Amino acid sequence: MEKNLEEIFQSRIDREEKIEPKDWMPDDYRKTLIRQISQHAHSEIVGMLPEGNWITRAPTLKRKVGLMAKVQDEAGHGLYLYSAAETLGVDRDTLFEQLHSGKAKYSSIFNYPTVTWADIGAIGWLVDGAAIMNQVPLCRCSYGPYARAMVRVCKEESFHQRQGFEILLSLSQGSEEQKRMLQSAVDRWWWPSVMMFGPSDDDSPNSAKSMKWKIKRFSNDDLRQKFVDVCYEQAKVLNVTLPDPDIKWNEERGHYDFGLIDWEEFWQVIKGNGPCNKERLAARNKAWDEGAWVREAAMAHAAKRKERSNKKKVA
Ligand code: BYC
Repeated sequence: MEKNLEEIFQSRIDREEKIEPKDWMPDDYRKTLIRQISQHAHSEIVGMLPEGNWITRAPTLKRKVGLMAKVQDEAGHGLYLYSAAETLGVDRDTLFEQLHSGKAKYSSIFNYPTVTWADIGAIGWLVDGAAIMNQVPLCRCSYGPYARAMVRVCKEESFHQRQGFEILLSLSQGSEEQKRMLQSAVDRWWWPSVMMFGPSDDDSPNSAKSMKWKIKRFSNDDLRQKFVDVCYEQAKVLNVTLPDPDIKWNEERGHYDFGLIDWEEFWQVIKGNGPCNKERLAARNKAWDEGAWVREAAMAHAAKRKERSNKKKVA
């Protein structure tokens, strides 16, 4: 019986039908989605921290408004994604508990510090650029609520990428000091951004299943390659060099070759030993604890309204 259901399920995926919350699905499909969608949601929420750090120090009103809008969008992305995860039967408090206790993963990239204003531009250009590369294919993910959430997320990510690129373009036309600040931000954010796509395909235990179920449409390495190819050309416009002496065009492959990734650094960051892991978790826990009274007040208000409306119904 189960075997038959699995075959029907796979044939629906193969026909590009969307799977919806109440449809039958293998346990492992559900678990894989909860894992990926919740990690994605956590990344959006933790991703607000390195940028939020610069809202009060943005150099102009226009930059401040743009950055505030971006950070608010990220809160929104987190909320759509938590909602999408909830359709799979997990509740939000459980997901928050996993994040706050350090059990859950979130993107490695948000464990690096934002030391100058140019870092905000580099995050937009590189981090959001990598996010778009990874997330546009997720709009075609087999699970309906995730795919639909990603459509809006990707539209907003495009704006984020452009605001970042535009910050860097302004710096590239500025003083010598601003140009140095730009190059140094690119030097610091390049490799962590390349790592964002996850381990290379041979070391990616989840890829085979996720590709079969059309949760993932491209492998980690294929997306990473597309990212490098696009960025190399964009770096020329910004007049910066990418900090990789081995990056060069390979005529035969039709792609840029690039240097070796420091996987030791990647796994250390994922294990909680990156430059800012502890700071990020502490900030999340503090926000959660300080927000307790708001959640309690909202619940008390909802209970009172419900009680009042029940009384009216009886009368
Ligand atoms: N960081 O088998 P693999 C954003 C983990 S938000 C941390 O290839 P999978 C933005 C992986 O989870 C960016 N962990 O896994 C927000 C797995 O561990 P578990 C977030 C990583 O899932 C605000 C293990 O390594 N984007 O862009 O097939 C401001 C083995 O990996 C990372 C998403 O979440 C990493 N970088 O593929 C600006 C997109 N990479 O779970 C921007 C959705 C891998 O087995 N997620 N790991 O314990 C995905 O597309 C996939 O989950 C990944 C990994 C490509 C990330």
